[in-house]
Amino acid sequence: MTREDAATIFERIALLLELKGENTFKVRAYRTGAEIVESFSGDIMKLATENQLTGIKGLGEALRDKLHEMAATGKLEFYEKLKAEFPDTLFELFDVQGLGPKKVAALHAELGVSSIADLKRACESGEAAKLSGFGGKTVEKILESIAFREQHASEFRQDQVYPLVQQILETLREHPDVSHAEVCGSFRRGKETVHDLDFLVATKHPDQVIAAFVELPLVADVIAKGPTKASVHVTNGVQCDLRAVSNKEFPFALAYFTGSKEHNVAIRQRALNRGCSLNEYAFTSVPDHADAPVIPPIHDEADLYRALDLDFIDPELRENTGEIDAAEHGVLPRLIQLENLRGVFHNHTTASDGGATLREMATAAHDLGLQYLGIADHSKSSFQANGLDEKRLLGQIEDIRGLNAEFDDLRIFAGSEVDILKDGSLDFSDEIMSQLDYVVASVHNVFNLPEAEMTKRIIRAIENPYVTMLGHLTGRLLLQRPAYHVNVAAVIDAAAETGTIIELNASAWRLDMDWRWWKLAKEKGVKCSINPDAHSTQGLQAVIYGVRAARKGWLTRKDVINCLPLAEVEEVLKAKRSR
Ligand code: DGT
Ligand code: CA
Ligand code: CA
Ligand code: ZN
Repeated sequence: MTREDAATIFERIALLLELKGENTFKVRAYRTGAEIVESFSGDIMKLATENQLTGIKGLGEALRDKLHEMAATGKLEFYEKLKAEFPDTLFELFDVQGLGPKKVAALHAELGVSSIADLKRACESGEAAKLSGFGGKTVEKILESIAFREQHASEFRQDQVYPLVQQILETLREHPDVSHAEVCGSFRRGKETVHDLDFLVATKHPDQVIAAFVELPLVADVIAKGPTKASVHVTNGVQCDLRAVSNKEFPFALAYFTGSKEHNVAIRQRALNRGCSLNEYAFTSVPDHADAPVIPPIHDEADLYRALDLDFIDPELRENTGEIDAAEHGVLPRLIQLENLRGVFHNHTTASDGGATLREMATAAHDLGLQYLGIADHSKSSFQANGLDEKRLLGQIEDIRGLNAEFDDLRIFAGSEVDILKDGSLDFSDEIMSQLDYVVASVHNVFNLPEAEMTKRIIRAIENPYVTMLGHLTGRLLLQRPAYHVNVAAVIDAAAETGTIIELNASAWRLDMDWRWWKLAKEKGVKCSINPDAHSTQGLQAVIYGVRAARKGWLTRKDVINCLPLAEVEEVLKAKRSR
């Protein structure tokens, strides 16, 4: 059992106890427990296995015992029993926008709502609207949220598939009959969400590899199984396809199943124009074609692109949006890599809604080998996230200056994620912001403005000289909440004009600003900051998703400010205010 699994179980216990009307102290103990497990800077599951949990602040005896039980046995009796009192589908309700535990409890107790299907019925029949707290637009919003979820029902975010892909690839590569294994499809192309995962192996014994694949412990059910391919669902519901080909076929199959379909069609046409035929198994010259060429030996994808007089095209770029032309002219960008990042901005601590203290965050950043860490806790208007008022912020700045003296190879920048208020003014005065090293400005409420008004609001905010960067431009939560209405192109123009950096929020839930806009932003001269928006030490890892999205947006290390060494990034942070 991973620490995430254990934290989820504590979180769910808290929810279920709340539904049962248990006292709030008990509920809060589990919720705090979940946060501690998630953000503990050390191997908490190892400590739990060895029963070495005493002395961890906020983790009482009852929770320590439960954590030990989970680590040692892989499950928790208390939770299994509690869960059995409720239907399985109940947990779906917690993912619906606008439905907190209180509303779920009311729906459950008064209308017997125990699933999204029940909820939809209760909303459509008018029953839900009669409950207290369900006035105004609540029901309408719930129905919209359900519709949005239905539309994206068979998609998964990066965080739901990334660890799975690593695990399956590792297992496939360990198989003695497998010479190459890769993941293809939308995952390899770095899409923000995927429908299914497409694995490919090269082997002389397809039957044996397929047989081993469908027997993997994480396989929940087998959808189809043939001599060279299989489709399964794994335990979290993701469909995984596996195809087995020969070593010789591997590069062609890899290119084909990586897609995109549009890229494939264009590449195949290019082959045809040169008297060649290309499919998922081979690249051959068309016999009766007037100037059919001699095909050079092809061992990998780079050889394949070379045979078509193209530079190698990174998988993230294969969307037929100009990459083939750029490859022909030798002007493809050298895409950013994870190793290029030297620091990260926009991170939260326990001062607002983060799970780790300032010191824990700094230690974690230091251990990751980063040169700088930007703190940006919420500002006072984000009271639901325990946003800091002026006094607490000034105190935090002092703490950061003090902590900086303790680290000689990590610089901590004092920042704030300042709310953009409804009219585009900011939650802190210029006088306060001028004392910070940088400011991330973000919209956290009043999402339902008309496009023109939202655009004006954001542009007004970034016109402020102290707003260093714009946070999560559209506010989308992938698969859960659509973007609010905003004219992204106009915001990009304003960012270019004012010298404001735009964030690529690296949280797998956001990946906002979307990759589709970065090519334009770059042309306009707007710089990117890949921001993990970490709410725990673990959360710093989100940069992995951010870098994938940045690559998909054609970005190089030169376009991303947190690839700069410390001395240069300091200048960049100061540039806008001294214009
Ligand atoms: P998704 O929807 O997130 O699974 O997206 P993909 O791109 O992974 O789509 P998928 O799994 O249906 O197919 C994997 C790749 O196989 C796709 O990117 C390109 C290739 N492919 C599938 N069907 C066709 C087709 O009809 N024509 C061509 N040219 N390529 C195809
Ligand atoms: Ca796929
Ligand atoms: Ca597929
Ligand atoms: Zn935010």
